[in-house]
Amino acid sequence: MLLLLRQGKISKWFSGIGQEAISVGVTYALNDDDQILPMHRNLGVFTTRAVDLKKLFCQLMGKVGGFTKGRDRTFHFGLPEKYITGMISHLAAMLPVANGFAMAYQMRTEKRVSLAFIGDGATSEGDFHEALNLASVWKLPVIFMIENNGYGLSTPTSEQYACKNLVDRAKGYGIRGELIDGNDILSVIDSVQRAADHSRKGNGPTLIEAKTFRMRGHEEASGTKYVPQELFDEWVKQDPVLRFEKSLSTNKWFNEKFVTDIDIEIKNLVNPAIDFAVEANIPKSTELDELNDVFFIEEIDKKNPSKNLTSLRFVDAIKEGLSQKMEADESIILMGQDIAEYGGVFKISEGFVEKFGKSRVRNTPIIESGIIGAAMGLALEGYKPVVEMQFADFVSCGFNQIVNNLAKTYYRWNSPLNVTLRMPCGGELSAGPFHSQNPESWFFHVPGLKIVYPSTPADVKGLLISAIEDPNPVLFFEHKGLYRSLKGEVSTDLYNLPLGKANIVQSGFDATIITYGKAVHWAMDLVSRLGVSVEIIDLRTLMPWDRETVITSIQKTNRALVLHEANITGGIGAEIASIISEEAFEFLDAPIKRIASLDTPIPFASHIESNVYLPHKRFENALRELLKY
Ligand SMILES: Cc1ncc(C[n+]2csc(CCOP(=O)(O)OP(=O)(O)O)c2C)c(N)n1
Repeated sequence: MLLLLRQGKISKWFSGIGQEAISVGVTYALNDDDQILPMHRNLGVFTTRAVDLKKLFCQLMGKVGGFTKGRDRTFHFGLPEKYITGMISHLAAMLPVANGFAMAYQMRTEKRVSLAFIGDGATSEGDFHEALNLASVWKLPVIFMIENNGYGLSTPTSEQYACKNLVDRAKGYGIRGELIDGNDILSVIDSVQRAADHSRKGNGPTLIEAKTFRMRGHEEASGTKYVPQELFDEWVKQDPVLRFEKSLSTNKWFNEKFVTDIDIEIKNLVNPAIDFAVEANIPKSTELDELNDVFFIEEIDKKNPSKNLTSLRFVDAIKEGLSQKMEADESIILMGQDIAEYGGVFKISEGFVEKFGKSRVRNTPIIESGIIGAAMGLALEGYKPVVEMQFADFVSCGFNQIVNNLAKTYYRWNSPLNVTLRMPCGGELSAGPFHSQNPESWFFHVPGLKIVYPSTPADVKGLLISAIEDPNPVLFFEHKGLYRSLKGEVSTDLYNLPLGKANIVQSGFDATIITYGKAVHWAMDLVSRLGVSVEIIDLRTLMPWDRETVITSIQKTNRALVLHEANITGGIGAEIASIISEEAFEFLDAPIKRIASLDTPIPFASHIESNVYLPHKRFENALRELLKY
């Protein structure tokens, strides 16, 4: 690899020289169908699991024939057939995912384990702590392997943490811990086998700290000036390959010829694979090819709502949809804070534990990132996890898992992730800046996420069922202000409604209001109060949003007002207004109006929230102006 780097045939390399015993020992110790989540120095995982070297070199060189169509680099890919799930750059992000795999094995009572690697530096990340805690509370069959190689990039461990050994943290989480010599492959194998046995017997996770040393720079370009020479001198004597060779030859299990033969065998394996990759083509693509791989496209059976109707509150329609879908599909697992016996803070899952059992309706510790990551692991095992954010505001603590893990996996290595995040959102409940937000635009910008935001009981039931059926990650926004204030006729059976299809709530001729969520009701109230002929479009899905319905309506009414509850700058309305101006400019008789909340945090005092922050007054004035223009 170092040679290829110098020849400019690969662009970046994180060497594992000095640490080989850990990657190889771990993989050797586990069964072939145990899941491994390697990091950037774990080439040995791929070689020990006999990953096709031609493909591997194509991947490393960004060529056709690699594992990501040239869309991601180095070990950033999953290989389900080898039970390897590769990393994203964000350190520690795969530890919660390892928990998700372990949950699947535990629920199916399989005697399998998952193992995630992590560097000493990355153990300071929140995901490390959330993952260890969850694994402990749920006694998951998972192993966390810390490779303590002395440095996190240029920063020595003395500046990374202040406990004696990182493995001491196992005590704090109430799990098994082992400190091992990471340069002794036999210690690694023994330790991992002990940990795996412990997990397979149902005793939960283990944290292993393997002491080792990074003999090269962080990555090859960054050098090693900051590492004292004495450390290299000391650790070179501990080289894991030489140590193993020495122990074998001392025992007379090994001789010079055997070493030479192995060297030749490896060269014969590696060199043709390199030649193959060097000759392979550079990936080419089109805009369409790229865009078509952002979401997994699957025909979902249409289930029309029946004529058997009942009047339900918004909250009860959610509950009914969720319950009916869980009855129909055992792969749905509900996870969230206080959602089990307590029924969730909004009581949506009240009675679900009795009906579906504790294994499918799970109270989680107070973690967002850790549980969204676990949902990803579950989804990779064929489950359909539905995660409730207690309030949509707290999704910020799970941001990385959503925008980097959930959103990008399908595009990178073609594994769809069926994860639904339920997000109770919205204001005018005098709940202040941290329990009132509408954070849909935080995610609107991120390719790979679907966003649904219904406004009626009938829609919320049918769209939630579709969100769960959709094989992609879906953020499902539920306005809390509608939960108990809005009632409507809802079909009693299990039905779904297409994602991406807007609803013309009422037709009109003089202007179009494009909106969604609770603001749909503001629009209906105002239009009815003013007695004007205005078309109201409820987008229902924000990603992908229904451009066609919007543009067709503007062509008819020639005036557009975009309305939402979230604050204005960078909101969904900005995108919609831009598309209208790009695609329907000639049909417009007036400038587009964009009405939304003020660009401030959401104030607690109801007077300020309703009369200043929210756009009620601005909306009325704007609609009057638009119609007069
Ligand atoms: C969340 C996050 N922050 C920062 C980085 C940049 N970064 C990449 S590797 C690295 C050092 C990692 O050190 P360690 O976890 O000890 O692993 P090692 O490289 O030593 O194997 C840093 C800071 C990153 N990839 N992800």
